[in-house]
Amino acid sequence: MSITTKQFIKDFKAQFQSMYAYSYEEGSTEQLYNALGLYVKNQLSGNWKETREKYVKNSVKQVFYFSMEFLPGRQLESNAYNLGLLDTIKKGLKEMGLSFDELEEAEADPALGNGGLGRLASCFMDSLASLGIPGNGNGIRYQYGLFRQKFVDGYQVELPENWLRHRNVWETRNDKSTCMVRFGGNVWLEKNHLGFMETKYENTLNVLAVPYDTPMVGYRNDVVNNLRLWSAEIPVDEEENYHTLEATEPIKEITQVLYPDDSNYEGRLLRLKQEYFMVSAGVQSILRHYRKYNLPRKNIPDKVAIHINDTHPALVIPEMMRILLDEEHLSWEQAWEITFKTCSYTNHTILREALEKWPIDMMKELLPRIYMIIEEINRRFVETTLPIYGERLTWQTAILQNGVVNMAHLAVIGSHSVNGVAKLHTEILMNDVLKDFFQLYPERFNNKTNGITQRRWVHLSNPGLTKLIDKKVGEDWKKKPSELKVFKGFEKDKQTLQKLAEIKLENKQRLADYIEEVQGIKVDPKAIFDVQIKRLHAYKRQHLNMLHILYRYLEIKENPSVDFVPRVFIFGAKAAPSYIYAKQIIKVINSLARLVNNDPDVGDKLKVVFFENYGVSLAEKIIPAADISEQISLASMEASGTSNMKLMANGALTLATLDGANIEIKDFVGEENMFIFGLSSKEVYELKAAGNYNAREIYESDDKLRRTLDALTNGTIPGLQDEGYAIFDSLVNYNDEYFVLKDFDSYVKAHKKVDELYKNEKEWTRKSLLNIASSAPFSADYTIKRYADDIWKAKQFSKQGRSVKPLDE
Ligand code: 9GP
Repeated sequence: MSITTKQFIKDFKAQFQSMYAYSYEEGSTEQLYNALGLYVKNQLSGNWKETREKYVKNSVKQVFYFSMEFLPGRQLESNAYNLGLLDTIKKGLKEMGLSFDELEEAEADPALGNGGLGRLASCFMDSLASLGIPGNGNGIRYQYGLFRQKFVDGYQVELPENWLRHRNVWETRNDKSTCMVRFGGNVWLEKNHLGFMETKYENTLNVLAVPYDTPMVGYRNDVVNNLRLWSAEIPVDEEENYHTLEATEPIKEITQVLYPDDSNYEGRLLRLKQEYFMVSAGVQSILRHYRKYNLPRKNIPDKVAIHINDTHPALVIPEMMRILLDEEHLSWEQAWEITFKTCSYTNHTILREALEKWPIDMMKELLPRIYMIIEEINRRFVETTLPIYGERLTWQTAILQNGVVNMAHLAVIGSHSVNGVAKLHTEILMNDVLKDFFQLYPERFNNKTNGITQRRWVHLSNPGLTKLIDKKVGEDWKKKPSELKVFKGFEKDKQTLQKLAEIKLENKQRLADYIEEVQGIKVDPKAIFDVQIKRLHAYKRQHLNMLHILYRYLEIKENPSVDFVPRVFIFGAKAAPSYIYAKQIIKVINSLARLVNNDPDVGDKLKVVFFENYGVSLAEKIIPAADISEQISLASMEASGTSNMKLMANGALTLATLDGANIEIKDFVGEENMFIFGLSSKEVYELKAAGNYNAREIYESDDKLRRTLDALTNGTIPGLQDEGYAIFDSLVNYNDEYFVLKDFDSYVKAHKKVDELYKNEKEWTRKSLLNIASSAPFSADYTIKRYADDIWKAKQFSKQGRSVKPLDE
């Protein structure tokens, strides 16, 4: 899209005036942002409409990605960039005396997810549009996103995140496409006068699902796909039944908050309501859309692919069956074939507590018709499996077990494809977590290693690096990431290495300024910026990182001239509100930070920064400035990770266990260009199987480790209540579930190697360059192409010169 600066200024002024009826000079930052957002939306609305019309006119197969989480990040810059308008807009605003960066800060960062899962969904939306694949997102328009995290005296405090407080310029409420979703009541089947069985309902709670559509803009290809987020409302013709505000609560609460507190029954019930609400509205609207194609119902799988992102949307399966049986009057066999061929499922975790199980009683009461269908799916599954595979396997894989509905089992049984998100993770699914299913349906299992969009995570967040790559390898890598490998040819080019080092230092200076502004901590941009950014969870082992910092601190105190290269440890992490242990780790890190940062003996040798409220926008600031990427989960526990890919693409060197996608990082960049430590996944399994791990023994035999652990409880860290004891106890007295003590020594040694290498700037930068140049295989464009080819059988509708042949094929 091309537009002159003059034209932009004229149109933008007119846009502002039409919205606020005064001149832009009088506008607040927020008003100016709104006007700019709507200006950009106007520019893309033609393509949005045409993309939709073309899909229908050509009866193309469409993908519907169902996810309870999306983390799109701010959209102004990325939309303007993908449209090709960003430079003109920035220039135009400058001429008007306005700053793009300042206006952009007024945009809310929608926190409609927790972390990797939601961000992956948004990277996929970007890649689907950029590859011209007809793909839609389907999720919930939570009124309150994930809580806003504050630290009070080092403790995490959760505040409501009212991201919709201000106008959301990107969304379009689409009243024409509402659906009705029914909960509870009584359900029975009755023969009608034509002899068909009809499903009858009484006393149901009827909820109106209202879609809000958001454009998903492809990179310079005129494609604009759709993200549809549903909001719950009272049906208009039932409004008079609700006499008090209180009475409306059960409806309004459905889309009020992301992840209601599921530590109690009410919270879990609400969560199940949310899942069914999103699923039912989504499937209804897809089948309504399909009718426009005027094709027989048996062709649905040729035109529709529904993807189940983690178990949360697994109710897609019985919901689709419900509609095909009850509303379209197909036979069970016909309905099942269509459903099975349409649905596919990705598993994103091996944590058993995250593989959902709903009490049968809860499901029966909330979703009586859906439960009847699940019962029948289960009955038929048992009937066919039992005679072939026998009792043990059948009961282990059944959907209904011990009073619960096992959602992962439902998802696997009802999907034609089941995938993990990194090679190791998929192997673990096949050999451990879903091994019984692998025996039943080996052909369904496949791997799709995650990816990230370089557009947001490199082009936009690291313009300095992008410019350098453009200069060295040309601009083709922006459409064909594989071209990035050409950058490897510069590993010995002095001038390129010097420029790369300068860019990193500038990025670090910018982050250092920001740290000083928001945290009041002065850090030296020449120190190593060592970054761990991800949700807080014991398996991700932020406490291992913390123990190493504490160890360094004690070493410095004992010997102030110890040979440590100055280091800034940077954290960003939110703990689930009911996850006490994770919150205790946050408190200890914060207290340790206060101690370290204010100790004159330490000086610049060690600084610790824990950012509040980590999210997409903050990640965009931190990642380009990172030297070290901490990926230190216990091997076998992290399904994939995606911050590892973003950090690598920005030239950070990975310090990692061989877990998740770290293994593929090693395969692409080479072991010598990263720092690997700790147990392998195989060793973890063996150690667990042997059952003879003795954490106390390690504690007692390793002096340095003992001194470090003792410092958690002996008053070294001021300001702690019992948090230090809690961590000490879990590691020493409760035998260290995630083998932190076992990996500690090799972790410390890996850090020593980091120090050594950093002293050789040229060699460090050469490795950094190799990491950047080897990061192309992690482009989400490749990942999405594989999903489209292998699972969804969806074609690129508009190619626009893109090559998406992955490097490793
Ligand atoms: O924990 C995984 C993370 O490893 C992965 O990168 C991400 C995207 O696939 O999904 C996370 N899983 C969840 O958030 C919940 O299953």
